[in-house]
Amino acid sequence: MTNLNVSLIGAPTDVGAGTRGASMGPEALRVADIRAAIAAFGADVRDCGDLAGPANPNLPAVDGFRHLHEVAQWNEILHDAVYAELCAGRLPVMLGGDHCLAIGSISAVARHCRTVGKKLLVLWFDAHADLNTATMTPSGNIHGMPVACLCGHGPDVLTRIGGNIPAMLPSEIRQIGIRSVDEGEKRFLCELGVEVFDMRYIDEVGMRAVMEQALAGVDENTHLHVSLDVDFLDPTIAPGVGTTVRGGPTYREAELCMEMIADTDQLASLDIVELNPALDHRNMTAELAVDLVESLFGKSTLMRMHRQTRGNR
Ligand code: HAR
Ligand code: MN
Ligand code: MN
Ligand code: MN
Repeated sequence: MTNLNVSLIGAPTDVGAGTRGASMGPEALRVADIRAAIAAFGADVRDCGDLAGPANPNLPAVDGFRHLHEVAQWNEILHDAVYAELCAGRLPVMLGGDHCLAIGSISAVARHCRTVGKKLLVLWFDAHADLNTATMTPSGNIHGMPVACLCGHGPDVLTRIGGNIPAMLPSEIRQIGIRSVDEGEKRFLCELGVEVFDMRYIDEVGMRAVMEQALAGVDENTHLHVSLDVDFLDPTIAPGVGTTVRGGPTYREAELCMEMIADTDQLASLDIVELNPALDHRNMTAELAVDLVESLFGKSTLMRMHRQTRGNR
């Protein structure tokens, strides 16, 4: 059963991004009523409010990193908040903020899994692989590096946050929706053996088959973490992101992903990142993200049971 004690943790920063504005993401998700959307499924939802961290100094990259110190501080603070909610037996939902924040949230989740003996599986929904390092990055923006850092490739201040280097293994992550990968990242994905379900593969076999493969091996001892970068979605339905890439999943394809995750009952933590209200239209991208969260928490489950009872699948 999915844990219905849910904690919302706002992380209002864009220090890891190239475009400003993701710092307004948590408030846009609250305006789209994320709390009521989750509470509708009988959950006890606690809004922990927003974490406080350093401001965005808006400086150029130094030695391959923009804002390394600020990114490290935000992730330390977020790690501690996420870890505390997990220790309290709750399901943390991190409201980002840019995707550099996955370093803090997933290192806390991985630490929790080591402590309680759970198997970790991270489902990374994104247009990007986020596997850059200081030498490979075209931008220095750390939101393009969290997967590398979590796998132990990055500066000490980012790799050691969860107390174990690496925080997780490449075999513990599966990436879905990928369609913008830098040259160095392509080689590194192969070298690390990360499982990638890119858009071409989704086109060829369909989202249902992709999700069956992505969820293969999930059992009652699995801690499923979803890291949802909203640029995963096609920009026609999700314009409110700083780094749009054409050719993403449709509304229904994205919903199906979340519905199939809900069917496993193993969702145990969630990141919603890269939402940029400064670029959005009438909060439509925030509302879409909340629709997806509803599906993650089981919006379609009653209908599925109804279909099964009637015997038509
Ligand atoms: N790969 C590019 C870079 O490293 C763009 C990364 C954009 N990342 C995100 N998160 N928006 O996925 O700069
Ligand atoms: Mn700490
Ligand atoms: Mn990302
Ligand atoms: Mn992305």
